[in-house]
Amino acid sequence: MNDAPVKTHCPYCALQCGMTVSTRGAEVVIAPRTDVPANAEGALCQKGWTAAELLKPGARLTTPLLYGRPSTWQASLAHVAGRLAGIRAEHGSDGVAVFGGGGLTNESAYHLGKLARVALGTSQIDYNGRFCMSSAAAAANRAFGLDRGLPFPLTDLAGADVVLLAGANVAETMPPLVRHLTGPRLIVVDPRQTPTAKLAALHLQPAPGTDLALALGLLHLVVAEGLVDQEYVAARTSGFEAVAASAGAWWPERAERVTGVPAARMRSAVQMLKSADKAYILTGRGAEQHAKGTDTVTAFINLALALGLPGTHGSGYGCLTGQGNGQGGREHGQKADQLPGYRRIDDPAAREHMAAVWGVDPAVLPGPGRSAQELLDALGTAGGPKALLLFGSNPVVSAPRSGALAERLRGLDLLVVADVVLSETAALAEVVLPAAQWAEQDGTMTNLEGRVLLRRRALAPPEGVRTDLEIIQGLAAGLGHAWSADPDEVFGELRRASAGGLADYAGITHARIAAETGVFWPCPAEDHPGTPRPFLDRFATPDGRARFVPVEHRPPAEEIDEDYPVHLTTGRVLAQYQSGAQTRRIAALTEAAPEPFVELHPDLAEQLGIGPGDLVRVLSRRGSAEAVARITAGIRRDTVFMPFHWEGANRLTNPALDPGSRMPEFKVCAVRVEKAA
Ligand SMILES: Nc1nc2c(c(=O)[nH]1)N[C@H]1C(S)=C(S)[C@@H](COP(=O)(O)OP(=O)(O)OC[C@H]3O[C@@H](n4cnc5c(=O)[nH]c(N)nc54)[C@H](O)[C@@H]3O)O[C@H]1N2
Ligand SMILES: Nc1nc2c(c(=O)[nH]1)N[C@H]1C(S)=C(S)[C@@H](COP(=O)(O)OP(=O)(O)OC[C@H]3O[C@@H](n4cnc5c(=O)[nH]c(N)nc54)[C@H](O)[C@@H]3O)O[C@H]1N2
Ligand code: SF4
Ligand SMILES: [Mo]
Repeated sequence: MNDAPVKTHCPYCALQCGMTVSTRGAEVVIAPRTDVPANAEGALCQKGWTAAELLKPGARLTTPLLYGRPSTWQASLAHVAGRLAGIRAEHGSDGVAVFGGGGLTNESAYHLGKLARVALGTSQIDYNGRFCMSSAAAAANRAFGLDRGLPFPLTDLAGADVVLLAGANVAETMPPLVRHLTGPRLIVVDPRQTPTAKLAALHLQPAPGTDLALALGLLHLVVAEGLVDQEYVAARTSGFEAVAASAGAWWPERAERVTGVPAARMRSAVQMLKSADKAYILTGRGAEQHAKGTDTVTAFINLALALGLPGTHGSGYGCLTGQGNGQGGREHGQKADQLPGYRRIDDPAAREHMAAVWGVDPAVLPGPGRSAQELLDALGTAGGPKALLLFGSNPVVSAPRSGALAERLRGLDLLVVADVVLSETAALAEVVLPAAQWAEQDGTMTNLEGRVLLRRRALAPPEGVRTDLEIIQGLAAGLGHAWSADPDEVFGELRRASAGGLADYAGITHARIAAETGVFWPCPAEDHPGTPRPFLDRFATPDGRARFVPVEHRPPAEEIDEDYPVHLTTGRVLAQYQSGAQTRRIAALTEAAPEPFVELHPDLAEQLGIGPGDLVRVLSRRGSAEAVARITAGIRRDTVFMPFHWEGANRLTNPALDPGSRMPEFKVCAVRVEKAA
């Protein structure tokens, strides 16, 4: 029997392309939708097309594992309850930590936060979004008073004359998005000549970790050439003078010395921006994942403000959020310092509101906990958590200096992992809980535009598998709480929880999302139209003005030297997703991207005696990894690139953190490269 196609969205990235899922006998069939603006032309990337493969039994988990052996839900949950009771009695509430993910639905993320704050009473919760766009979030909060990745619909991009992409390789990371960029001329800032850079009218190729100097150099030119939008700056911003003064010292030749980008190319970029009537500046992980990521994004926002772009119709600044629910995941309480609705956990009014929704005394709600990397670093240490409940992340592959992390996870009193596959991290767990997948449950996701979307259940999960909400329900029951696992009911509570907060979902219902193909937050009432462009009239700051914030360039936390003379930067390839836990189990994708590799320039390769296809060893102060050499003239001579989809790249990376966002410096560290024996 064939079931009618169910309208839903892709399991992977923040573009959340629309797709339908139907069954033809035992086969699950995916087709693109054309009613979702992100991929309205019916495009999907290879990951989207092949997403059904992991729904089949085989590669996925279908039974709980206790000490690595198949077990029952009853025995596994009872085991966890008993272990948690003992650990909490000995070490207190903060003895147990929770780690979440930006792939979870809003409902699951919300209940995971509630599990931590209400059922466990622990302050120790954070999530992998800290590794993703937290620097851009911090910078946007500082400048605009609100972090909504793109504060405009994606479709607005098509009307621009120029789009500057700083550290985003959208041709590989969000391929259908490129269709929105065929009109504008592109300026791409990337140390590599990526498929995206190949589409650009102008490619600026800075050394990793020098975007801040580049943005200051561009701002210097904008000021020096009288291109500042004076009227906009006077009417809509504050703090311009101090920022203009700080850019004064960044004449283009100085910026060239730091970045390696020729001053003439910076002048061309400014000419392009000058001639544009409508323009956007967008940042991705390349600019953000640095120990100075917040200041780097701030420098690009300052540039956008000087040009008069943010909060106007047809121009703007935006951050390209990465994970499927990276945006919603940071709004509803998985972050160490946040309560649902994008509220601050140290704000007494926010605590009072959430305590009322949860029916508890505000005094019992914990305060801010450790950020992701600090939390992972503290595991098992004196004063650190002794148990970890982990949902939807694979940090053994994706966290910086991952070698040390695996040791800390092994040393825990209790590690519980809820996942759809036996990931590298799940393989270390005392208890593994098999989770249902995207197509097997209802739930909402908030895409990179702040558009709240509906994922629909198209098939039943296999026997033995439970949804994240059911798993959280089971864990909460073991702690004496009776919670719903019904996505509709949980969304209803989330709406009340978010009401009055920055990310207000109070007026969003499943029926509205279905009828309108998504609703933009904030949406405080059911008769409110939602907010596609939140900054058109005013910014979310107390005085309604966007803030220029002066920032200064500084070198990466680890500079190259004689022992480690080459920059390593890391990122993504089209056919693999994140830690690869899902996509490495899909045949067509492993065929397209079968193994870890390191990209190096022909000059560097020659100097090291390395040929294409050679096995090379890359060493940093933190560890070493082997990979196959790919020789390409598209990369800078002083830089090598490794994707992080396989275990290895992150044995090398530097866990140095941004002081504000606590984002690790994934995008630059110092390495040595040698031919493996
Ligand atoms: N295929 C695929 N798509 C994905 C994902 C995936 O894993 N695979 N993950 C999703 C997620 S969670 C995210 S966050 C997004 C990320 O999307 P992107 O930000 O596009 O991805 P990255 O490859 O991490 O980084 C982008 C580019 O930054 C460049 N770069 C490195 N260092 C620097 C630097 O110092 N300055 C500048 N300007 N550029 C630099 C890299 O060369 C790379 O080409 O992708 C999403 N989409
Ligand atoms: N070197 C380097 N490291 C990086 C980055 C980089 O650019 N360079 N980028 C960073 C970024 S931007 C990100 S976002 C992180 C991501 O890194 P991770 O947090 O490791 O992300 P994933 O690999 O997506 O892990 C998700 C896990 O959850 C499982 N899963 C999928 N769906 C569900 C579900 O619905 N429920 C449950 N319970 N589990 C599910 C998957 O099988 C997988 O094991 O990596 C970061 N690490
Ligand atoms: S671009 Fe992102 S959302 Fe679209 S099909 Fe690919 S992975 Fe899925
Ligand atoms: Mo990400």
